[in-house]
Amino acid sequence: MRHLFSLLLLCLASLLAVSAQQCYMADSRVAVFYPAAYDAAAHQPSPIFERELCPTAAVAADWSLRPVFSQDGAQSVATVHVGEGVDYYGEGEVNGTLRRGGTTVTLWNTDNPNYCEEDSTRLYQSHPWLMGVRRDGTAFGLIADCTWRMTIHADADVTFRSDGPAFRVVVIEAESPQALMQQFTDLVGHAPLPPMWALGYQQCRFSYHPDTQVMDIADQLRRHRIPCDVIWMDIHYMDGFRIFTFSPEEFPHPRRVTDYLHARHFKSVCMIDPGIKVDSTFWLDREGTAADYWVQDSRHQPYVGNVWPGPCHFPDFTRPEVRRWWSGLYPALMAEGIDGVWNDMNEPAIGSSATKTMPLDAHHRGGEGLAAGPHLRYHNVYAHYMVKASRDGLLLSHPDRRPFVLSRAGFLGSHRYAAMWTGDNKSSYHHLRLSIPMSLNIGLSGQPFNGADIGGFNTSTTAELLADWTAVGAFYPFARNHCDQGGVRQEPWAFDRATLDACRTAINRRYRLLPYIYTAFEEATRTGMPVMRPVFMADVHDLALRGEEQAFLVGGDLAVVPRWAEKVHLPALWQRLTLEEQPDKYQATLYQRPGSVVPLANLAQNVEELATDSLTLLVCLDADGRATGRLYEDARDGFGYREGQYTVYTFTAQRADDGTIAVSMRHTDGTLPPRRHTLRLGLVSAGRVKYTPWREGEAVQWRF
Ligand code: NBV
Repeated sequence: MRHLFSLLLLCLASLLAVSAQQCYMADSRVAVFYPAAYDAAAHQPSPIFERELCPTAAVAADWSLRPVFSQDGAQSVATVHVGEGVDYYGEGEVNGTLRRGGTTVTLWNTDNPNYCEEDSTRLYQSHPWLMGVRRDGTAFGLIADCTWRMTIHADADVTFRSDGPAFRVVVIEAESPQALMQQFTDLVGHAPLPPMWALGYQQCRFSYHPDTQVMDIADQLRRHRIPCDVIWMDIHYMDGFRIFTFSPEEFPHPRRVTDYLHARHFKSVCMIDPGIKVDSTFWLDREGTAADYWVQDSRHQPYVGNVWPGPCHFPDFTRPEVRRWWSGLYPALMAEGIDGVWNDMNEPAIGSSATKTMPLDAHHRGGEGLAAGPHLRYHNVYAHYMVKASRDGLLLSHPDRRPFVLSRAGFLGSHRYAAMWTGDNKSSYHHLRLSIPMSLNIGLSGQPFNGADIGGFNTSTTAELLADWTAVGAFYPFARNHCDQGGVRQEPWAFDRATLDACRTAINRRYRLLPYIYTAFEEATRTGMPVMRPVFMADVHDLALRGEEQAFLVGGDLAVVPRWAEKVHLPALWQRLTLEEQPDKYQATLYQRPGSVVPLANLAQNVEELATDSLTLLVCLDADGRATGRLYEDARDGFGYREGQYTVYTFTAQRADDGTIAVSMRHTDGTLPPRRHTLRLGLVSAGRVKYTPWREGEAVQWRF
């Protein structure tokens, strides 16, 4: 009872948070440090954490990483002395190398076409999170719980420097980077399981219009046998860029388009920006104005800034009633057969402003515990609260479907609501290369569902670059070809036969691997391990792997090495893998982890057609002649899986002394009954794969 009482007191102290005490969280590997001048109202409730932190005991005397808090003029500073010999990762969407040591980034969501503004040190999303991996393989994480504009400098001393009031710092200690990801995502929340169709290849352009062009793109994809699940509609589908409308000239019957797509097993995603055209004849603007839902300027008048439709009002998403209103707008849109939503320009990006965004003193009113405050505090989380409301809107529209929202801007924690892409990159080899460390660090920052525009967004791609980019992009967690309106066409068939064939081969690879990729996503939702992972995760003790940023892993068992990669470091003994395809010069080289079994599906043109009752199991034995693997299956959409309606199969293979290999496939978890499978085995060894049909229970004799 006394214990309970003191617990309550501590929770209360953290909520009021006037105390300067330093506290442990319950599991003793997470410490929360409060500066003396901590004002909870300036930071809480925090958008970062799934639940408010509730410290339960004082920090142990031997806890090593302790922030030192100070004030530097108007800036609040937290410095953590780490020392030498640490490799840094994380920081979310960052430009440059995988390892972050020696760098400074600014956390201020910025519309940054070609990533060239501000020396590229700030992009569309902000993640006040840094992970450190020590030489001995132990790891730690630092979260600065602060949404105000800030910089992070990662070095022997890590410095968080904010333009806002003093903030608390969370320190996590872990025995490995894997354990760190688990502890970190237990705090910031786990990414939700996407509908499986969202893991398919996706085709986009700014913009496909009119409606006949959308349908034509769908036809071409099928005609060219390019597997694809989603066609995107960028801003031109709207009536004069008014969100939640369709152009009466170009999209007069939206349902006809979405029916057409659905009949061919495509889903549709359309764009919704935050800016609402100032227009007294526009029902949406009238509604928001009447209810006084807009972000205000410093004089508490509705703030107006220019975006696509011209002068716009902006919903104040910090307010719960505005979020509810925004969610309520989606059912009518979704009723037109729209399957997913794309939130863009939500840094927020404002064309008419010299700073490219709202003034720092624009006023957000908050609510439900969130204090009213200036844009300086709420800028970085404008998109966060927007996509939270968008996701709720999709759930309102279809309570039985998993929402798919894609967002450009976001903050640490936004992965709970939306997937992300990495904004307006450029069609250049430099940007193709950059996309890999960028996606890896995003994955290490709690967001597994991300990817760059395949082919590059700005300027014109070339045949060669498109083939090379698709060869790599087919392995991004989010795989979408997208480009700007000014450049050349960028669909896989836009160039020559060789390019089309190379793109098709790369995308075919993704579809054959989809059961494995889906299993990796399911793992991400529980363990926090990203789908696209840095190679060092395969062997944290091999220091040569720590900086590898050309090759990457997909799940735990596959490595992808782009054809242009040089001097790549891979973990020892991984085996080269081929996938029964016409070789061409563009495809990435794949490697499989010794000791693993990777399930492969037969080729399909979309997820609806993807059948897994017929599987090939790629078996790659380790030095002891063993291998194991896992396959997760469920209804591919909906929430039945949360009630156990899924099936997990565990594969094992073991070589006996006489050279025979015993393979098993067992149903080990989930309440869905196991299905009968037609199976084939592929033994991966010495750069070759040897196939044999297999019936469960049979021992196999393989000779090379
Ligand atoms: O809506 C148009 C584009 C979109 O295609 C792109 O993906 C976004 O990042 N959008 C930015 C607006 C401005 C582009 C110049």
